[in-house]
Formats: sequence, C-alpha cells, structure tokens
Amino acid sequence: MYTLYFMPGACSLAVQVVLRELKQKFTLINKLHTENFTAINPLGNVPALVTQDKVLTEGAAIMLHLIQSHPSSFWSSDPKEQQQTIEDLMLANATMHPAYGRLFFATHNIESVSEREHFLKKAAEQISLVWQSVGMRLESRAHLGPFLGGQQPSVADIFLTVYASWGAHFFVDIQIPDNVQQMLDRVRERDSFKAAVSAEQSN
Ligand SMILES: N[C@@H](CCC(=O)N[C@@H](CS)C(=O)NCC(=O)O)C(=O)O
Repeated sequence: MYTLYFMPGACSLAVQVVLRELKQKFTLINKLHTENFTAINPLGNVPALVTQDKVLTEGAAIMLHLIQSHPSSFWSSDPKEQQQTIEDLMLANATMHPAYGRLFFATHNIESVSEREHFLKKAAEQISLVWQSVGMRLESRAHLGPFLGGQQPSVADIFLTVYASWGAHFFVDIQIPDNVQQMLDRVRERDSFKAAVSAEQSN
C-alpha cells in the first residue's frame, strides 16, 4: 500500500498511472490540501511516494523503485533493455521535464514582456528539439511497437505524455512529430491514464 502526494496535472500523474498499470493499491493526497508538505519533501515538490518504510522523492527514482519492485513489462530481465529503459526515463525526466520547466519559470519570473516572449520562444525551440529526438528513437524502434517500450508503454512514454499536456498553458509553438503524437494518444487512451486523470479531479 502506497501514499502518493500529487498536484493536478503535475508529473506525479505519471506515477499514479504506473501504480495503476502495476495494479498497486494507493491513497492519493493533494499536496495543495496538505499542511506542512515540506515535512514530507523539504523541496516542496511532487511526486512524493510513501512506502511501508520510507518517503521516496524524485520522479525517476520513484519510477525505478516501482518497476523494480513489481514484475511487469516495464522492467526487463535483460541488462541491455534495462539500460534502454533507464536512458529513456532520463531523457524524459532529466531532459524534457526541465525543458518544460523553463516555460513555467519564465512565465512567473521574467517581468519584461519582450524578454519573456523571447525566452519562451527559445525554450519552446529547445523542447521541440527534444521531441524530435523522441521521434527518432520511436522511429528506430518502430519494428518493435508504437511505444519507446515496444508493444507496451515504458515509464518514459507515460512521463512524456504528462509533460506534453503542459504546452497548452503557454502561447508557444512546440513541434511534436506525428509518430510521437500517435504514441501520446495511445497512452492517453489507456484505462490507467483515464482513471488517473479522473482520480485527480475528485481529490
Ligand atoms: N526533480 C523533481 C522535480 C519535480 C517537480 O518539479 N515537480 C513539480 C511539479 S511537476 C512541483 O512539485 N513543483 C512545485 C510546485 O509547483 O509547487 C522530480 O523529477 O521529481
């Protein structure tokens, strides 16, 4: 049994989707309704996952903990495939997530409209470049299936689907290749994803 601290639409949504895919029981707690959340995570960030004996933070570490603890297609026994899973996960969490993070940061911290617009445009170009790289990875593995994970989504596919929705908050031009768009749509169509979105709305 887990407890997942989340914020609606944040990267914690991907962790909830994976908990559902792994058929794990969990309680959801909205960070925004939690007094003194910094006692849980001093940085104030979600996701934070409470396990039987500790609090885990950092999305990538939480994902690795979950997929290594509960056998499924997310984590192969083949070391080469494990390496690929980790690399894809880091592309999502350590490269794409901060790329989108710049949009939020600039919107809240750059006062001059012209400077902000310039920064946002450059940040969007960078994000499009990362999507291009995701598209190339998908293309090189198209014979294996529609996801980075092959026939089944990987944790990276799920993280990327959550990040992709953040672009709608900004007036920027983010280019997402068609094969990536198809992968994102497939993840969004999964019962786990739909149930996770709806659970956030009722919490
Ligand atoms: N490196 C952290 C970053 C987590 C992060 O930035 N979370 C955002 C939501 S996606 C957050 O909680 N921001 C604090 C806030 O908006 O109050 C991770 O990957 O878990």
